[in-house]
Amino acid sequence: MKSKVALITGVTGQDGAYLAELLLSKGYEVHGIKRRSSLFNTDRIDHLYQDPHVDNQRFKLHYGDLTDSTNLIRIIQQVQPDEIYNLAAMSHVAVSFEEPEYTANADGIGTLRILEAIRILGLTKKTRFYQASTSELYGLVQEIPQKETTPFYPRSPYAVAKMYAYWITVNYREAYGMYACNGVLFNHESPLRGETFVTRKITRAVARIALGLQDCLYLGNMSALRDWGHAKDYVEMQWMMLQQDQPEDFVIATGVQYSVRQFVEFAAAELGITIAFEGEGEQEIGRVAQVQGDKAKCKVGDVIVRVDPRYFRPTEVETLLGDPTKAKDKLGWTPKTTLRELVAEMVQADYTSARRDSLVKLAGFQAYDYNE
Ligand code: NDP
Ligand code: GDR
Repeated sequence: MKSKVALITGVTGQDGAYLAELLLSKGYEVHGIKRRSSLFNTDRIDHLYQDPHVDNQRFKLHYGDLTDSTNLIRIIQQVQPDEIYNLAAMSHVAVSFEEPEYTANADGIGTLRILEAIRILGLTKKTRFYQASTSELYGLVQEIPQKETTPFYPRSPYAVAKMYAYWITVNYREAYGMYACNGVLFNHESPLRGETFVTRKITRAVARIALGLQDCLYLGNMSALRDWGHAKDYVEMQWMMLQQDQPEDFVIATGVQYSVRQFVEFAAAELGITIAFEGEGEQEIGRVAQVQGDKAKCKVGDVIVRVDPRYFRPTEVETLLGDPTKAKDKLGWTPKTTLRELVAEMVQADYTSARRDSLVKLAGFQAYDYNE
């Protein structure tokens, strides 16, 4: 039987890497779109790389960009995908305030470009389409917890662009009978998470502070509440959504909520550090209250967390909590990883890489004379 063909935009990102791995394990031929960059940016998918000179290559990369219609049309025409997963986006909420027009172009109109390409190429009956929608759509929340029917109130240029993408996906489903659906995913993290999102910023900093490579972690709004899951669990849902009889939109979440401050406490605890928070607002600090075990070098009394207002957002999303009942009932899905397990995995990975950095620093770098 011929294997299914999938096309993933954003294949070099966190979800793209996990999804590509999942689809390859299911026997798919996987095509990914990656942007040209001046450095290699394929770290997350290097383990999946297949030599193009050997036969039966099942993982192929194409240069492309969501802001370039003709490029998208050409790739989709060439690949003739059974499934397209649109994961590419300027995905950083804070950065979207700095680059609002680009964000609208890539995240909003980019989605339209793919849907139009499917239509122009006559693939509306063949190609199934998944749109990476987001809990940021709920923004200033109108209902707790948030589910498929909760009204949207986006609070950033990113969320507004994603709202366009959400509705254009629904519209193409209704107008042209396409199998197109939105996964409204709440925050999901992993050791592959970008270093500037709050969870990875925390786990990386805590590991480096423990090893004496960094003094302090500077954060913005530590009271923000999020529903955090594991990216590996969530990409499984992206695939499941395209395997149903009818296309539908689903909320994917854990149904459990924690604050950024709690995330810091949990991450530090993984390395034996107990943090006590004191002060309020911009003056809040996190001080080492206790150190157990031999993983952390910091001392009781050290201030290792401070607030830096530069990380505040012009409009903030204070609280998000998802209700995944529909996904549980209709798709039989439950998240496999608890927050504490997720934190442990992320801290462990960052501790291992910080240890490597610290050993290099301790041992010094020796330049060998190859003539010796
Ligand atoms: P990442 O930021 O890790 O990955 C984004 C990917 O999009 C990268 O491969 C990036 O390429 C690519 N990209 C960005 N701009 C363009 C462009 N103009 N053209 C082509 N590719 C582009 O995001 P995640 O993997 O975490 O998220 C995947 C998707 O899911 C995103 O759309 C995000 O908005 C959405 N989402 C994520 C959630 C989460 O918690 N992770 C929750 C809900 C939705 P490069 O490597 O070159 O930068
Ligand atoms: P978010 O994730 O905005 O929810 O978007 P992020 O990790 O950036 O922020 C979560 C919360 O933490 C607060 N915060 C900080 N955030 C960052 N990045 N850096 C800090 O120093 C910091 N201090 C506090 C933020 O204000 C916020 O409240 C992510 C992205 O993956 C989106 O693409 C996706 O759509 C949503 O999750 C669901």
